[in-house]
Amino acid sequence: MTRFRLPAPESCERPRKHSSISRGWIGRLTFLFTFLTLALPHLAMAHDFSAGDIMIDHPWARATPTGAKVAGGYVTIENFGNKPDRLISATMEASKQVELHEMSLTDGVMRMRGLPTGILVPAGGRIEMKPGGFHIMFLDLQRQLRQGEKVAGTLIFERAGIVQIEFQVDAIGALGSASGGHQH
Ligand SMILES: [Cu+2]
Repeated sequence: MTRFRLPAPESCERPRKHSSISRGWIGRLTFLFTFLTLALPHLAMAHDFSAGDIMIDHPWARATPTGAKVAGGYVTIENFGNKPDRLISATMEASKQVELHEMSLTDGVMRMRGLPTGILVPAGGRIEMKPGGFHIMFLDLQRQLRQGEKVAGTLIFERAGIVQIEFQVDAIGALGSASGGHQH
């Protein structure tokens, strides 16, 4: 039986007002709001992170059973700038080794490959990681990831540099079927 459960990214999204900041007081309020979000990333209301032109939405990871050594992490990255950037690596507090991976369906077979040169985020573009596609692979987990907790980590970009984030740990089966093929 395949149970399908949405990862509920909506729960931590808020309307984005990133573009024009010069329309009178609305613009000023928007600017203030953006500033507060940058200055106070731990406000409970917001679970997104930004650095320069890069906005990172809802980083999350799958909970793991006891003793598991690997887990997947997912984020959505938006580049509001006019130059491409590249996610080159990531870290996570509970994992000694982290790699960027991609899963894709080739000839009916799910394959996973490492992305040693990282993931390009085009100017004005958006990369959405999800089970069955781009993901952050936590290898050599030092402890169990429990649903509901937040785990500190970083994303490292060629241009935007090191961005501190938190992965919100979601259910083991979040987004269902893709986890089954996740083997190394
Ligand atoms: Cu992987």
